[in-house]
Amino acid sequence: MNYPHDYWRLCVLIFCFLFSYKGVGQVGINTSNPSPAAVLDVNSSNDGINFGGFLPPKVSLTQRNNIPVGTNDDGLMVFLSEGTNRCLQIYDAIESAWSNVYCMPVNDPVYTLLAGWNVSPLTGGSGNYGPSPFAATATSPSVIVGGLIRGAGIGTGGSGATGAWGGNSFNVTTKANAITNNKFATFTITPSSGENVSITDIDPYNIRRSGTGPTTGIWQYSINGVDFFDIGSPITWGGTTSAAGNLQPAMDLSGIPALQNLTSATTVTFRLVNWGASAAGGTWYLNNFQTGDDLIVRGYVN
Ligand SMILES: [Ca+2]
Repeated sequence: MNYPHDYWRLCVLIFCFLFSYKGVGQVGINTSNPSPAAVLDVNSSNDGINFGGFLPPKVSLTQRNNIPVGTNDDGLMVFLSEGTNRCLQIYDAIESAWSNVYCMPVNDPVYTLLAGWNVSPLTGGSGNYGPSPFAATATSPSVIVGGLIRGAGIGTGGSGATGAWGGNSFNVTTKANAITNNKFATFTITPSSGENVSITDIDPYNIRRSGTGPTTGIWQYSINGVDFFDIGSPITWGGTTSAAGNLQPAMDLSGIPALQNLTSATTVTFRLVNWGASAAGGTWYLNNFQTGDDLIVRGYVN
């Protein structure tokens, strides 16, 4: 046994396998035939099947600043990766400064409309409370939006108002009864494939109701289509029964973790439940109150 001798031979063997020399001072990696023009020739593959790239030294800002660069290090390169800094950098020994060769953008989330419904064009009339499903009139390409659907317990008898989407038959007395009897409108939002979406806001909207229409409602959400959770507290819709309707405040959804950082694996169902009508014929509508969309869901797209 001559362990040190064998060990030395093994090291040489491994080294020769990984690196090839040609000429004086030339090194080839994954090639036994480095270019005569190259001191170091790095080939992407040695078998034509498995490939790799060149990964420059990756450093944080502090680490880069600790590199003891001097006048001989003109051209030294690193990849700076820290926070929003993602830059290939080269050392400029004349200016004694690191200079960007190329910086890659960091994708900041973009705040945008995810889904919007404009009820202005809806004509109303006999038995017409707007289509169900009522497809969104504006949609972000980052999401797939399922249209507004009247629950099976919402009626469309009588005559619907112009510039509004809704129905009647909300004459149940409690939230629980309203849910049991399908007195709700729903719509869904699903991130498109490959997208990361957070649902953060519902803009101010407007509710119109008749004098015998539902007095109260609540927003809910579900991420499995079965289990629904309240968003805030029950809302008293207001006493205005004319076309002016009752303006409702914006809703902040950013504090609901279940609605943030969603992928295409999750479909969010929003549900607007209504109760407290004093007559079956009492109506309730999402009402036109502004140019363009009257119900708007917003959020962040990565
Ligand atoms: Ca409108």
